[in-house]
Amino acid sequence: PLDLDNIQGDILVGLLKKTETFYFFQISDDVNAFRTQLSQLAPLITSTTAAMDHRKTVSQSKKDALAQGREPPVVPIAGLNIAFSQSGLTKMGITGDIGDVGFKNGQLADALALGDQGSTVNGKFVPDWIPAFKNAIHGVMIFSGDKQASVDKTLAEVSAILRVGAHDATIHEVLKVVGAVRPENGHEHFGFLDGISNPAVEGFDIEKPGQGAVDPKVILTGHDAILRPAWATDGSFLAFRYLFQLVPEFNLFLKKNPLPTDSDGNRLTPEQGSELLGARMVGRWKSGAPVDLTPIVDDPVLGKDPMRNNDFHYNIENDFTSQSRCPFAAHTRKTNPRNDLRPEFVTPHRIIRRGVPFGPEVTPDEAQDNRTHLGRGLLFACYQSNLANGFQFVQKQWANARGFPPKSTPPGIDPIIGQLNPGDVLPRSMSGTNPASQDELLGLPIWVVPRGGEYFFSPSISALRDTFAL
Ligand code: N7H
Repeated sequence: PLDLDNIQGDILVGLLKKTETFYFFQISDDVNAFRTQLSQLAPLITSTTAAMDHRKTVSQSKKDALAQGREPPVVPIAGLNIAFSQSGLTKMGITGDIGDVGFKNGQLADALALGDQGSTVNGKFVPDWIPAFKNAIHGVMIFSGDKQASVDKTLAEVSAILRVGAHDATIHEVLKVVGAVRPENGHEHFGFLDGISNPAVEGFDIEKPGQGAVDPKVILTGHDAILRPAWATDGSFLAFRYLFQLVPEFNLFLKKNPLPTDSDGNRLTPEQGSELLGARMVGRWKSGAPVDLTPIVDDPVLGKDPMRNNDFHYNIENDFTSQSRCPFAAHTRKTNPRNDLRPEFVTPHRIIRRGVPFGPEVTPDEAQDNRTHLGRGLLFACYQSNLANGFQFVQKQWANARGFPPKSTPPGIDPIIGQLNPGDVLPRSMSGTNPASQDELLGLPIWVVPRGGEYFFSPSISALRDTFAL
């Protein structure tokens, strides 16, 4: 059985994050002082057990309120997780080969291969990232809560332990980014319901129809065959990406390229045609309803129903060759191709996503000029036991690869997150958006812009307390 008191809570359960602050830091040269303080920090880390309790508390208080005909109260809840980069482990003097090349090299070294934009400076590729991510980041603390005040309370406690701001501070802040659920609860900035599909972890989750289950070794380190130091058991690699979204530009594109007809050949109004184009690019309607199950009209009840909203496989009537229901390159199909491949070729590449949106709502001015003036997007975060199989694979071999999934008509690039693999000089495009002309390529401007990121290791709480702490 999994040691739920040992595994950090964001991995298998997810911290409750109405609001969530990612606090990226460097460790000062007084490494021993920092490591001594870690023993005070370790008890504040939210374990899997604690994260489960948080969820129970919130759902119980909702039930009670409903039964008594009251508004559900806001229950104060705060969570804290911590993860380190390779440079952070090295700085702390934690040696031992953790057995993951992507982690060891760090994300900056991977930016070119991920397809991030950038330029060559003195023979070296430098991505167009914000400066904070072009310097060493030793670690990240994730503060979550029901409201900013709950986050701020934990931040103050942790700052006191680590003497942040004082002359003997043992860390300093590189960057603090605040994410929060949008007023349209659970929907990301393009307007689509997110966080619907994550794999069930065997022995921990009860699998829902179509969800797909994975052995814990796909997500947790120390459960697979890779040789690692003992302290690396019950951890997980955290891939973080600072992704900006160009929302007015995305909306303008949909407006300018409405689909003339749906897959039954019915003529569509421009509004219907634009809505359907967006749904076919994502693989789900804004409500979350999968286009594979409901290709003609949105079905918000289906979108919300966890027993049905993952119960699809892209092979209705055993037809893998048609894009009538869902384009091959739709974002959800690229990143989890379900029955397009045999399970043994999909399961090792599943990841657990725990991202949160950041930035303000689109202003009337931005909507008016169809241009982004304010930074907004997704603090993308996902967990896996192996970066080369997880995030790196999904981005490079699936989203960015024009030939994936393998079909007689090349799918093209994931319209949401696909980038050009090195050597690919063609513009971004995909097939299959127009059900009446499925081989036609649609050119795709860029709407998701990576401005930074890092690969971290989220250690077990015992590793933090017994190995990392002095
Ligand atoms: Fe994606 N979006 O709003 O369009 N994603 N994603 N993602 N994503 C998903 O099924 C989005 C990104 C995955 O199992 C949904 O839960 C945006 C990266 C995976 O069927 C929506 C960004 C990577 C899935 C979005 C972004 C992934 C998934 C549907 C960036 C990995 C599950 C909701 C700003 C490299 C697929 C759901 C499945 C679903 C959007 C990033 C991967 C709406 C806007 C970088 C594995």
